Amino acid sequence: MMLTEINFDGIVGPSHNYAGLSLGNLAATRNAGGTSYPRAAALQGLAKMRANMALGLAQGFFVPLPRPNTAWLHELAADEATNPALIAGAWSASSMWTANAATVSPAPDTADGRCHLTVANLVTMPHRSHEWPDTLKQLRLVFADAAHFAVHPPVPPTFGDEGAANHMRLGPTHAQAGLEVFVYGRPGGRFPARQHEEASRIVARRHGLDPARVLFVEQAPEAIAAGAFHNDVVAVANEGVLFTHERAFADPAATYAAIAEKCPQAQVVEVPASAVSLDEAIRSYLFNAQLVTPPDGEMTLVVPSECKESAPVWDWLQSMLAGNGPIRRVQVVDVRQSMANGGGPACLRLRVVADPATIDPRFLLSEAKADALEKLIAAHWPQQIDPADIGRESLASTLRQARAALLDTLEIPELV
Ligand code: SUG
Repeated sequence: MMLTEINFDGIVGPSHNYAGLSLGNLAATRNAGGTSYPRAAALQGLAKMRANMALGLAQGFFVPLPRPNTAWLHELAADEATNPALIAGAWSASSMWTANAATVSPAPDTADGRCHLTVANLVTMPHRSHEWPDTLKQLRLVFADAAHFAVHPPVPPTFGDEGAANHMRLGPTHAQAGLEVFVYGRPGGRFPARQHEEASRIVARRHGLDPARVLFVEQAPEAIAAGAFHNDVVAVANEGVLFTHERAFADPAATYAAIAEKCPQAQVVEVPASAVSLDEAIRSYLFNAQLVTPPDGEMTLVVPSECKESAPVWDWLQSMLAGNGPIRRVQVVDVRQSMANGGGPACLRLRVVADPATIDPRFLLSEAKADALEKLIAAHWPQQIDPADIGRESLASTLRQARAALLDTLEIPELV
C-alpha cells in the first residue's frame, strides 16, 4: 500500500453564479446579484490543480452535480413567482467546494483499517441541503473498492454536518495514525453555526476512531460572528503542523494543550490578532489555504491572491518565511471567481489519504486530462451568467449539455 494524500478538487460547474444564498458568508453576501464568469471560474480551478500537480502532488477531481435540480424544486412545489431563492438554490454550483462533500478518516486511524467517508448532509443552507444524494452516488463510484473504503450515508438531521471543512488531522505523516480534530459551532450567535457537535461525534463513532486520538473543539463564537462560517476559514492542519488564527477556537490554550497531549509532535503556528486581525484573516482567506507537503519535503502554503493584496497578511507571510518555522514556501493561486462566493483554495478540495491504485482512475487528473478539460470548458461553459438568467430554460439546456459533454469526455456514463 502506497498511502498518499490526494486532493480531490471540485470542477467548477457551468452554473456558477452569485445568488447570495449563504447567510454568515460575507463574501457571498457582498457579491450577491453580481455577474459571474463560469468559464473563467472553472479554468481558474483547473490552473490551481495544475499548480499543485507541478509541486509533485497527486490530484483528483469530482464532477459538478446535475443543475438545475428540477426534482428538488418539484418536491418543494417552488416556482419563480413564489420563491426565487429556492430557484437559485436548485441552480447553484455549490458542490464545487468539495471540502464540504464529506468527512474523511484515513485507514491508519480507523478500527477496520479502511478509509471511511461520511457524506455531509449540509442541512443548514437550503441550496446545499440537496447536494448529498448526488455526492454520495459519486463518492460510491470513486471509492467503490470496499476492501479499502467505507462510504457512509449522511448523518441524519437535525445535526448539521458540513464535512471536512470542520475537520483537521495531525500526525507524523499522512500514512501514520493521526489525531483527528473535529471543530463544531454553538448555535445562538449572529450567524448560523453550521457544524453541530453531535454530528461530529456521530461521524467519529461511525468511522471507528480511537477516542485516544480524537478531539472535539468548539469554534470561537466570535469567529463565526466575524464570518468564519467553517473552521477552515480560520485554521488548517497538515502532518504535524496546525496553522491557525489566535481567535479560531473558543478556548485556544485548552485546545493547544489537548493537542499537545494527544499528538506530542504537533507544532502550532499561531497568527496573532495584533499582526492580522480576524476581519483581515477572513477577508484575505489566509487560513483557507492548502497546507501541503510536496515530495521535496518543503511544507507549502497555497494561498489565494487576495493574501498578496493585504499588506498585513503579506508582511506576516514574509516574516514567517524569514523565520525558522515548519512552513517553508508560499504559493499564490488565483481563484477569484470562487473567492467571491466565499470559497478559497482549501474549500475547493477534499483531502483523501489513500493508495491511488485503489481509486477509480477516471477521477484522477493528469496533464493530458487537464488539457482535454480546458478545451471542453472553453467550448461548453457559459462565459457569464447574470442574475436574471437564473431560471431561464435556454440556460438550463446549456448547463445540461455542458455536463453531458464533460461526462462523455471523461467516460463516466454512471453519473449521466
Ligand atoms: O457554503 N458558498 C459556500 C462556500 C463554501 C466554502 N467552503 C468551505 N469553507 N470549506 C457556502 O457558503 C454561496 C453560493 C451563493 O450565494 O450563490 C455558497 O454557497
